[in-house]
Amino acid sequence: METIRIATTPFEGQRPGTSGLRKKVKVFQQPGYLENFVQSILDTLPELRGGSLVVGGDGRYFNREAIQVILRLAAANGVRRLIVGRGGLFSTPAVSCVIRKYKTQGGIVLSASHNPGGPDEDFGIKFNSANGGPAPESVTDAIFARTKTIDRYLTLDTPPVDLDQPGVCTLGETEIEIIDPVRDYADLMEALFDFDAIHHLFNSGHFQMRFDAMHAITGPYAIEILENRLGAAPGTVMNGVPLEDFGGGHPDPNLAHAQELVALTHGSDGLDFGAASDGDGDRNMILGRNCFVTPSDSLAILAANAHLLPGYRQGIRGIARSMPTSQAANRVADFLGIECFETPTGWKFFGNLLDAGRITLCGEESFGTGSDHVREKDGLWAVLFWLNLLAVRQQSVAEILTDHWRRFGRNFYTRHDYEGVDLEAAEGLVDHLRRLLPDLPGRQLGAETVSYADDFAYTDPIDGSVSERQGIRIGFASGARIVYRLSGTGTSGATLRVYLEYFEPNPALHHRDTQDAMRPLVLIARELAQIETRTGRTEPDVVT
Ligand code: VG1
Ligand code: CO
Repeated sequence: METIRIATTPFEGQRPGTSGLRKKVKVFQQPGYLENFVQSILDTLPELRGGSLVVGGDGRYFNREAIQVILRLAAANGVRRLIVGRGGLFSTPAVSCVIRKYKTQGGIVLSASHNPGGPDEDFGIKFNSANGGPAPESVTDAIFARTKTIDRYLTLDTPPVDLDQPGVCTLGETEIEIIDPVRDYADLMEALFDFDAIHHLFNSGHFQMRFDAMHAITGPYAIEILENRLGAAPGTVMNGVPLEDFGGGHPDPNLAHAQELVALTHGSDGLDFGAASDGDGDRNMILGRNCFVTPSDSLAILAANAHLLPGYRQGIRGIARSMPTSQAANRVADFLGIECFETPTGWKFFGNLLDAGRITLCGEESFGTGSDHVREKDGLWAVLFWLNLLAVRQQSVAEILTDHWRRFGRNFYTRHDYEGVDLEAAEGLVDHLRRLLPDLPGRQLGAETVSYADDFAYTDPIDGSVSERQGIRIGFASGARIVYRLSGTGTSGATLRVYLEYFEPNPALHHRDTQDAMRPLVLIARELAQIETRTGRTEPDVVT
């Protein structure tokens, strides 16, 4: 079949952010926009010629059209084999699983994760490497560099591939295999956890749970795993049908966006367990009756209990947390005598540590938790981990949480997001903080004394690569911290994230309300960064 060469010119701003290239759908719909980016991936990674590639997305608006474009470009550029999820669907962790299982040269994930979907909302594309993880910065930088010089892309003139028909077909010289997007992933979960124990818990007659798929990609995965394989009652999975616009909501599993589920856990007859995942299935929220587990605490609890679960019985080698994530995991690592790494925000920074066997578990405060079973954060994996733990310990979520605080102390934690802030104002605010840094150590702010203040830089311990300007970190003598950074996943204006943490060793004070407990620190953070004068905002838009 004849390869068609189309002349093109570069688009500005195709730099991948924290997790791939994210833009409004309308931006992606411009003729040549997606083609340029995909061709830049193919030009940057010569191993894809003659190699194989996994392709799928979270089912949001424009997913199917984008997949057809990618299949034609991949075929025209000599990719030998394409593995595509039926219906064009794959969760992010499932792509990671499939890349690793079938040893492909990489994968392309179509998603804007927790951002809303629809014709006026967001779309995204991300390249994952042969280890199954998000491409490291060296690769995303090279792809971006290529987008700035690109002058042609290669494609084929072919009718659309039927994405709903499982089996093998060909496109030009390329073999396309449409596979069940759920099976390989569900099999992996079954190998890691004690499904009998969880099955028993579900059938004990006194355990009520719901999983909220938020009309996003985890619906089919959760129905297969929780209801079909583990025997949870039909209806355990709510909002289980993936929709192109996620039913008009934010597919973001947190207290602000998963209110329907949160409400079900309240009261004396609230659910024993509630969990939710995001647009592309890599995030998780864990709830118990009248109880919310912060993602930072969740990572620490999983680390402290991993040896109780079949897949982690040998113990864990090390832990990594993203810099803004609370230091609760460090306390567990110290107790276990293992390393705890602090990496910049974004899952791509965990890949080298996982590949080198230095860590087993890793997590982010942004509802991301994962392990060395894949190279992405993994929402349903975290949910199954918790279910397995509940089955083994025969305790409630609240009991496990309180017990953890009693053993290790509590790292109170909250994140305040100021969304849609004027870009210049946000950058001005960060510059202002940067200028303050040298004079901060030793200064008294409210009741706290600054012990260090820096703009976080990370040297990868495996390949020595350096990532600078990863967020402003202010540490206090008490162990409290304030972190400021600008989001790298938004598509309009800037989002300022302020992360706050304070350590409380005294169990008598562990049950205070988080926002009350954090108030003094919140006030310090607002004043120091001049948030109100610089952004015009008196209160954050989202508090998690
Ligand atoms: C946010 C989170 C970050 C996460 C990223 C991708 O990035 O803070 O921890 O890795 O989203 O998550 P930012 O730059 O907006 O703070 V998601 O579930 O893509 O994929
Ligand atoms: Co996500």
